[in-house]
Parts: sequence; structure tokens; C-alpha cells
Amino acid sequence: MVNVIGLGYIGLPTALMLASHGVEVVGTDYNETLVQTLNRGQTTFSEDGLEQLFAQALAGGIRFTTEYRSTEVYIVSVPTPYDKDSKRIDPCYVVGAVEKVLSICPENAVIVIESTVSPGTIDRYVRPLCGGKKIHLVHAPERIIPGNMVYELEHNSRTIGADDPAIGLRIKELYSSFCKGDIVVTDIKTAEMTKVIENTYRAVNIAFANELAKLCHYEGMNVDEIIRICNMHPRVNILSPGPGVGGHCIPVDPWFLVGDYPQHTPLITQSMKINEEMPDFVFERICKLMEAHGISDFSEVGLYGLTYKEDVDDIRESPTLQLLERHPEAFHVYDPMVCGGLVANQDTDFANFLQHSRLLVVMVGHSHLKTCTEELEGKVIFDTRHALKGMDVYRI
Ligand code: SAJ
Repeated sequence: MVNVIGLGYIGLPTALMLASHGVEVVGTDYNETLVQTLNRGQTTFSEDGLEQLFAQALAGGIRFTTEYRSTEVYIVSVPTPYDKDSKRIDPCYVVGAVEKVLSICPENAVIVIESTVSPGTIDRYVRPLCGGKKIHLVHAPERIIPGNMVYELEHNSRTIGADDPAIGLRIKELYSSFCKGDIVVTDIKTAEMTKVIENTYRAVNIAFANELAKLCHYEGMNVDEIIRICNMHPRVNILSPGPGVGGHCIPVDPWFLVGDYPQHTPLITQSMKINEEMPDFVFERICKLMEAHGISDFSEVGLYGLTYKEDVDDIRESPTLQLLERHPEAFHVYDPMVCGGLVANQDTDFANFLQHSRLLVVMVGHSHLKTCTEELEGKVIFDTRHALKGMDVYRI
């Protein structure tokens, strides 16, 4: 039996995937409401294919509880925030979960940490918890992208870091029950480093696109067209600029490296700053557009999109929330994926929202917006996501 600890965005799909592929699984989370919801047969967030996977996992006998179970294999999938001042990882959730596992697990149990951790975290914070107890530690970082999680869980390659290669192979076999991608077995610190580097690579590349957007705006040039042409080069692949970087990974994980290796990470530090400044750049552009179009009241400006990216319902660290936190003006806000009451002046009716928005700012390019282009006629539009292709809009 596998006890999956933490039933959030990563733990839940992983537990469901294992259970629907013949593995006996108990999912544990300390959040009683979440466990009750799952036990009522409801999923806790939306993702393509999640409902179907949930039904298959229930048929496979998955159970949900707030209790930790005594078993031979644990998968720990809990959040790893960072300390905003020191930029270092805050391992409190991982440490708390492992302590509870250790209090009930038998000798020789395998504890797999799926949560993203900075290189050396398992040696520094987890290994000492084991004391004299014979435990096998493994790091198997996830790689799935919100918006396409179920597909990627099955098809992406993976990394497994273990002290003992035989244990690494045993855990590789467990993940192979559902994972069709290659699974590399390595040591724990290498696995820790690869995961953080993958997300850092993306953060740095997004920062490059954001810097280009600023430069092209200064020069009055179309960054979209420039990126399109550059990307025709066989060895160039520039990402898309946007209003900032959100989610629980790309704006967080690179800071772990900056926190631990400040002398060796000037490029990463600068990239993170560039991404963090984007909501302010968007705000400045909004102010200039208001002035140019004779709009003096922020209540006539509508921000479309509250989530951290398109077609997900996840709002963590979202650029819109970053903008509103730093500039708490009376903007109207609308997001088809998010229920009302989250921020001030949030409209739940799109028509009502549009009525308020003389200037419409596209903060997220949800598919919904692309089906409503006729309703946008006559609006001044600032599209920070290059979502409204072929329309006469201001672009980032
Ligand atoms: N973004 C841009 N421009 C781009 C791409 C993204 O501004 O060209 C923005 C998005 O709008 C969003 C943020 O960056 O605000 C992050 O989105 P994302 O789609 O780049 O990544 P996440 O956070 O949804 O998922 C990432 C993935 N990592 C990589 O692609 C290297 C995923 O594979 C990881 O599993 C996930 O982090 C994680 O959990 O670590």
C-alpha cells in the first residue's frame, strides 16, 4: 500500500493515477474539509481528465483520510514555500509530514519526497529526523504543468533520486505503473538540483521575453512580430512576455538558489526582479493609456483574468493579484474561472464587467475571451498576453 501525504495539485493526481493503475492507495491530508469533499466523490480543482481519473481511482479502491497509515511506501507532496526575506526554502511542511510518517512507519519504509526542494534540503532537514531508524529516502520531483496535468503525469519523463540504487529502481517500478516516459535514477541531491534548475531555466527565459517587451515598447516596435521572426531561426526559441509570472513554482523555486548561493546567481536574481516588476510596468502602461483616452477614473478600467495563467482556476501569486496588491485602485475585475468575492469590485457577469470597462486590460488569455471578440468592439483594449490576435489592441 502507498500512503500519499498531501492531496493538493500534485498529490491528488498522483494518488489517483497510482490507484487507477492497480496500486493500493490511501490519500492523507490534514485539511478535513478537503478530505470530506473527496470522500463525497468530488474533486477539489478542475483539470482536463481529472474527473475521469477520479472515477477510475475510486473503482480501484482509493481511500481518503486525515490519518497517516503504517505502510512500506510514502509519497510526500506538501507545499514548500520560501522565506520572503532570506529567499531560502521553508521546509516546515515537509519536515512536519516526515515527522508524522516516522512516528508510525515500520523500519525499512521508503519515504519519497515529491515536493520541490532546494539542493541539499533532504540532507539538511529530512535525514536528521530519521535518527537511528532505518529508513530509505527518495526524491521524485514532479514535472506536470497545470492545465495539462493528467496527460503530462502519464507521458513526461521523470527523475528519481535515491541513496540506494536498488530502492531507486523499486520506486521507478512503482511510477512505471502509470508513467510512460523515461525514468532516470540518480542520487538525491542531483534530483533536487535538476528540479529547481528546470523551473529556473523557464523563469530566466520568461524574464528575457519580458525585457524584450520593455525594450520594444521603448522603441515603438512590435515585440510579437520580432519574437515570431527570431523564432524562425532553428536555434532560437523565445518565450512570451506577459504581465508577470505567477503560480506556485516559477516565481518561487529560483529564489531557493538565490537564497542558498547568492554569490553565484546574479543572472537568476536579475531575472526574478525583471519578472516581479512586470505588474508595475503594466500599471504604468494603464495610467498612460487612461491619460491618452481621457479616462480619469480607475473604476472605468476592467482587468480581465485573476488566475496565474490561461484556462486554470489557480490564483496563487497571480500577476493580477500582484498588481492589485501594489496598486489597490478601484479597478473592475472579472475571471470566468474564479467565483466572485475574491477581490474588491469583482464582477461575476461578463456583460456587466464589459459595461464598466472603457479600458479593458487582458491579464489572462482564457479561451473564453477568444469566443467573445464581437462583444469587445469599440473598447480600448490593452492585451498583455497577446491573446487577441489580429485585433486592433495595445500590446505589451
Ligand atoms: N509565462 C509567461 N510567458 C511564457 C510562459 C509562461 O509569462 O512564455 C507565465 C505564465 O503566464 C505563468 C507563469 O509564467 O504566470 C508560470 O507558468 P508556466 O506555464 O510557465 O509554468 P507552471 O508554473 O504552470 O508550471 C511549471 C512547469 N515547469 C516548467 O515548464 C519548467 C511545470 O512543468 C512544473 O511541474 C511546475 O512548474 C512545477 O510544479 O514545478
